[in-house]
Amino acid sequence: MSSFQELAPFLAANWPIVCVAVVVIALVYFLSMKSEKQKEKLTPKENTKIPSPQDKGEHPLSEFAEEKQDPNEAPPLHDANTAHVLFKFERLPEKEMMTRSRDFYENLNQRRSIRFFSKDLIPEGVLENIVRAAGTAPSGAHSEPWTFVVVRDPKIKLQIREIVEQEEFTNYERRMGDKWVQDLQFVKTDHVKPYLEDAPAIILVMKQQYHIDENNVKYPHYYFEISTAIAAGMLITAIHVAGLVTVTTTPLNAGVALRELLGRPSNEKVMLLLPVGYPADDATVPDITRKPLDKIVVFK
Ligand code: IYR
Repeated sequence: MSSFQELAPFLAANWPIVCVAVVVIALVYFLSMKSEKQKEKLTPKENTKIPSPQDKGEHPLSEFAEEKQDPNEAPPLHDANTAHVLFKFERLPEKEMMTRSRDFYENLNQRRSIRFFSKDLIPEGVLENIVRAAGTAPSGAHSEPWTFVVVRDPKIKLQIREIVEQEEFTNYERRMGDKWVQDLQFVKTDHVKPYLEDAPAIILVMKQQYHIDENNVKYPHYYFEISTAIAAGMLITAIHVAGLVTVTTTPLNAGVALRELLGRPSNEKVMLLLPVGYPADDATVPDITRKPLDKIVVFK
């Protein structure tokens, strides 16, 4: 009580300074709390956390089982001082733009999913160019989170067929359900997939959740799903432009067995299987049409 009485004359004499001091202290406190909250929001915990194979319900591959390294400690994927150079670009005449875009659409409109393949071999070098084209796809932080496994060995193709057919039998029988199987009837496909042996090549598109370099440093990948899906679209386009055919095959539940057959590490997962080659002479396709432009586009 007595100390308050001593303090009162001090407050009475210096109240403007005391008020300013209180306001400044409150302001500093408020601002520091706000910046703490913002820092929390900016910490990319979710992006860089790499689930262990066990988290993802996968078989741990022995070579990564001992791996303890935190990807947040990896150096940047690319040098922060990477030079920026002038982009060389030449505008096309407007008429040329019109014909090129129309021709490209008309060419792509000829593409069909083919399930009957000739056994004829693909000319040397064509598959390499097709994969090169897919590898030009954009990717999160230019992480290029894909691997394309090109299988031409007949023994491996047969093993792929066996794995896929075994899983697809269960898929069609039990996993897909009646409605899905019914909706697919017009395609006339089932679990039997001779095209996996007949096609001279199968390209497996693998998406990489992260990568580990030769020094065992683990780097996170960003948007690896969408990046690899874009690359897959470009791969399918490149196959068509090269004068070959394919069908997107996505066998449920066969991914781990296929990855292990191909000796690929657990940071990779099978996204698609693409048999590639020429259509069989008697190949057929369902007589379907595509949605017209006004059903797939909204201009605002
Ligand atoms: N993956 C199976 C089933 C299948 C599913 C859809 I959706 C298709 O458009 C086509 C097939 C298969 O390849 O037979």
